Amino acid sequence: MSVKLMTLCIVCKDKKVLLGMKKRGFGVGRWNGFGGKVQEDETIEESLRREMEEECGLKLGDLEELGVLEFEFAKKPGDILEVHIFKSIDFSGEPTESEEMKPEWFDEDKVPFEKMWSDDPYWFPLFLAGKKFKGHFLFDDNDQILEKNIEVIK
Ligand code: 6OG
Repeated sequence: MSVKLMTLCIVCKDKKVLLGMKKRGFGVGRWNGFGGKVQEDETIEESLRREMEEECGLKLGDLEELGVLEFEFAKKPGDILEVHIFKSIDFSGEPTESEEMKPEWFDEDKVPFEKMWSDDPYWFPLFLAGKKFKGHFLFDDNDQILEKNIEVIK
């Protein structure tokens, strides 16, 4: 079994959320928040701040961690992606396209779930409601959900 720590940040402003179209690598062709793998020499928050600047040029201020989700793929059982999900309302700079991500603001009620990871419809509403949550998703070889378990925590 191995656990890979990752971050994911949704920036929120005026009832809109900032998503990025992933231009390369894991999750290419999908809208998602910003983030990536936590390196050995950094904390989870440091990693997120670095990824945010690299991927869309924003500097993050205060952060709120709302969720932790574990993702597992049937073809690699026991390999867990542990993704820490943050909300940011305190940031500076203008979202700028990078080699990895093309940023765009979406109305909170027009999140493009059909072009996102299939877990997102299950936790995004909790996130938008400011709830804290944790969960586990198992995906098949086509990135469809085989098993899911998500709960709101206090
Ligand atoms: P890089 O590989 O580009 O980071 N991520 C996921 N996000 C969602 N919504 N669903 C998933 O289900 C995900 N798996 C990973 C974490 C990948 C980015 O994608 C997120 C990172 O922010 C499987 O370094």
